[in-house]
Amino acid sequence: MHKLLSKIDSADSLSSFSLGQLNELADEIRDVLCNLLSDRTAHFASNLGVVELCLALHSVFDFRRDRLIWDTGHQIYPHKLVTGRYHKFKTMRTKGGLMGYPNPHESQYDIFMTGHAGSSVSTMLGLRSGDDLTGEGDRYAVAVIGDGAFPSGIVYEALNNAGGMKKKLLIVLNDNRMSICPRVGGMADYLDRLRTNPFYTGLKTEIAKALTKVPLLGDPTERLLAQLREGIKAGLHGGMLFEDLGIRYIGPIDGHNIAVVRKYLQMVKTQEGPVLLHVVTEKGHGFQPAAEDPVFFHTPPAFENNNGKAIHKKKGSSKVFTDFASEAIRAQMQRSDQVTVMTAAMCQGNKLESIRDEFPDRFFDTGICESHAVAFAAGQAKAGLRPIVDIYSTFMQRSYDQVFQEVALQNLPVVFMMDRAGLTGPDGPTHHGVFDIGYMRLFPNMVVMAPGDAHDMTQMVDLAIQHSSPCSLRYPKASAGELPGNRTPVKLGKAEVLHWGQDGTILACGSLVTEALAASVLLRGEGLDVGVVNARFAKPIDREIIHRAIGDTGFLVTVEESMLMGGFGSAVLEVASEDGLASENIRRLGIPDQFVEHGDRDELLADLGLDAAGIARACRMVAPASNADHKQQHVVR
Ligand SMILES: Cc1ncc(C[n+]2csc(CCOP(=O)(O)OP(=O)(O)O)c2C)c(N)n1
Repeated sequence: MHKLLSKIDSADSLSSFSLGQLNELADEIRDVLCNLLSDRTAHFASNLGVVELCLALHSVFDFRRDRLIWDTGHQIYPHKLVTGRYHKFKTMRTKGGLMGYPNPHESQYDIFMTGHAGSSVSTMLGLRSGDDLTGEGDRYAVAVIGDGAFPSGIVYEALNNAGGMKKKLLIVLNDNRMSICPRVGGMADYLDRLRTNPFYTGLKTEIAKALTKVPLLGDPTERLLAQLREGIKAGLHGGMLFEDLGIRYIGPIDGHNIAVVRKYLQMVKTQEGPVLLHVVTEKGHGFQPAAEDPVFFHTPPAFENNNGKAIHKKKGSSKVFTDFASEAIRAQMQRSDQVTVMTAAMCQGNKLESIRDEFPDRFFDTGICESHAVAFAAGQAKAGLRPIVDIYSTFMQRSYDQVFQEVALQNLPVVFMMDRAGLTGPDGPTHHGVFDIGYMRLFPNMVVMAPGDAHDMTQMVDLAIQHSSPCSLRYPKASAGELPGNRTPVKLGKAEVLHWGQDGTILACGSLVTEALAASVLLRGEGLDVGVVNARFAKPIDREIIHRAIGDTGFLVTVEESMLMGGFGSAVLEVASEDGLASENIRRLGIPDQFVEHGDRDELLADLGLDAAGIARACRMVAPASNADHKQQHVVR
């Protein structure tokens, strides 16, 4: 039991804590974070890094009424701990338990459910302006954003707007020099230069000289801020980019010193107009292994904290789809100098680190800038290259307009590798990649593929690189084996029959082919011979196999780890409708029109009837009248 944390029901009590108590609380929070990681994967280093900042914020503002958004939201654990969720903390990222991201259903302290980076400044500016218009303008508005999220294009749209609107708004830039991997790009260099500002490095004499030139008149807080600004201007290149945009820049300050952060927060509270407070923190602070290797400890597998040392638990070694995707990309890059690869700050998640090292000239990390990455790839394709854009399905949504205009409309040969397509498990609704079949197949020229296993992956990447139009591949966060039997080569628009059944057909898309095979085995044990077809393509779709399945077997069940609306099954129904096929014996399995919560992927699949048992159940239900006895038998189960 943690003495202080266990008694905090609401964050407003922090305003009465002494500095000593706040520091004690920081220790307790770090202890809770380490305990959580002893039995599950969770975001870790980012949370360790914001403990003091979080406590300072909650002790200066009252966020029952004031507004606070943690950008992205992966660093929200300390905030959850001091906003009444300590006693539920052990349920973090489990089904029915706390979400690993902000969740307004859990607490009034979480305003938006988020998980995608970069939108906090925009939404906070909207809240600010909304509060002003509704007569609630006394509420403070605070967005905390990491230096990894900061280069997102949307942030500049928001800064531009904020500078113009001159609304009272506090943007806390949490600068730990890291995205998941080390941050990249010109803004990273700019922030590095700001850190050499004497306020931070302690070279106070030049500043002191500059300060003496500022007249000692007016309100003391205003005067101090004016001095800070003048000091910066005189000094030494700091923050002028923001100042010129109309946003007051203050910092950098030490984000692990609660007293210092509190002092600055109190000060900026009195300011009108937008302010950017540059706070320097260390990712992984307070747990040495995480501070030393923040990339690994961003979301590490479970480990024991043995007196400050991380003792890792043994983990399974089966290969996942991402491994095969990365191997296929490497093979293409080895084969041709024209092949390039882009990631939007997910080098580690995409398992591209060794490719980055092997092909530094053809590997591009754009930072968390998915729309830019896609338009950038389009430029390269126009210049004659074969770019592969490796972005999680959920984050590809950020670049939807570029997929449309810069790629599909120009019919450029860009390859989209949509990793984590399907249910991503404990991350939950912000991260499930369940919309891509629908949004990709809408575009003329776009090929949409879903490998059933490692064999498909290699051949599909090859096909995509040879193809002269845009292609997309979707694959899940799951282990990938080899489907059984003699495999057929991947051919554009052709499905693969794994087993032809007399009684019915399961047409499974990508990640769920193995579940479909297991369902078929279950049904065979009950006397139903249901075939399994590996669909491979959602577009162009294999019309012939749909005709055969409906014409020659009793029923057709489509299976996809994706939204039903507009998805793979919908594409099958479109074929049935266009070609005048009977559709009464077609059933679609997938995700209904709802957001899916977080939880273990297998649990979620079972709940949605997308595991072997659920697929078999659906087949029994749709089996034709000749199997009526059989159907009856199983309905009552
Ligand atoms: C649009 C989008 N792309 C990618 C990600 C994946 N992602 C989650 S956290 C993160 C790094 C964020 O870095 P930063 O904002 O500096 O926070 P830190 O973890 O360093 O505290 C990334 C790339 C995301 N959440 N949203």
